[in-house]
Amino acid sequence: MPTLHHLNHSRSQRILWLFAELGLDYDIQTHERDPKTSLAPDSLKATFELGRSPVVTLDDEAHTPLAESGAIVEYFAHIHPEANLTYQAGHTAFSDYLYWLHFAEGTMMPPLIAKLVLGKAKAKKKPIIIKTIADKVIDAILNAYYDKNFAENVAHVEKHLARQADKGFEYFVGEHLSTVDFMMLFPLEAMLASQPNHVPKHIKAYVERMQSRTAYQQALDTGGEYNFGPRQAA
Ligand SMILES: N[C@@H](CCC(=O)N[C@@H](CS)C(=O)NCC(=O)O)C(=O)O
Repeated sequence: MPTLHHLNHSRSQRILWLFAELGLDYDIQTHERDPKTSLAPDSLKATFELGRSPVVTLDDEAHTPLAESGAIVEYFAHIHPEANLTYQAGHTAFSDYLYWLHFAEGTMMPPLIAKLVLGKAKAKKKPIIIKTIADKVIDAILNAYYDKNFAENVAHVEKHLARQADKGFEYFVGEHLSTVDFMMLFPLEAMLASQPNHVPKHIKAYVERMQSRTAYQQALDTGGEYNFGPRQAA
């Protein structure tokens, strides 16, 4: 049986949702972020040397650690073809499928993480004179690159989801649930959780649709604390 190493408030929520959709039997080992640094605990490094989540150990003799959420969703989609979570060469959605699958971690996540990390650096307590200078530098970095980059990504996603809506399709690509939905929901729901009034309408509707799925709700029950979802702590 596979074991999911789950970290609170993290991308491993993607895998909990995937496993719930597949109705898979699996073990779960939960790791708690350090409340001060938000980093993963050392216990994760015992399983995977980079100490990041998600990681799945497979039921082979070597208990191979499989990391990268994209690789994990592809792996399970391939070994469960009956769930129909991919598009194959020859399907009209194939190129869209590959593009958005890689876009999630390759293009959407980097500026989101940079904004999150720089925002935390700004909020950190420091002597006033240092704060004034540090905040100016952080704002300059955000203005020069990450804010613009992130806004362009959001507009690009919104345009795509508007096209999907025009075709009457409720999923991120094509006409059925696919690995892309697991990958793209995470950054989009993180955005909705942190700035609910600034999310364009097709993205908002898509996130709410995915979050209302029974399997998604089951995954929330299983995973516990998850600040990027619809049930944030007060
Ligand atoms: N590209 C990787 C990113 C993995 C990653 O950075 N995970 C974060 C959680 S969302 C993590 O483990 N952070 C804790 C740390 O870096 O200490 C993936 O998609 O799985």
